[in-house]
Amino acid sequence: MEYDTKAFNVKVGQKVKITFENAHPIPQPHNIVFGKPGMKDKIMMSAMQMAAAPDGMAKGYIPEGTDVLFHTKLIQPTQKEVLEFDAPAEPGLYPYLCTFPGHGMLMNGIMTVE
Ligand SMILES: [Cu+2]
Repeated sequence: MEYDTKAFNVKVGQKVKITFENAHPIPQPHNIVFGKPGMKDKIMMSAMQMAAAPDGMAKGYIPEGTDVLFHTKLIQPTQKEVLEFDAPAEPGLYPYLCTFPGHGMLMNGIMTVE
């Protein structure tokens, strides 16, 4: 359970297009959530708390607040979503992770904005 791409680089403000496809053999939904630098663990913990909330899954385990910059919805096996955004204007190391509870420990990576 991990992303094919564990790291990639983009230029500040660049248009980024990500095709996120759930090709995992186990029938389980996944997403991809980009956060502000240094916020991976906080986003992961917030998503973990949503697991106990009745509407956690309905919200796609996307924590509210400004730590999350861009995200897909939960993608079911064999499905995909194309996520497009402008890279942040601030250079830095932007973490991405799957916020389905328990996945972020393994399903994560770094987008370097330079
Ligand atoms: Cu996942």
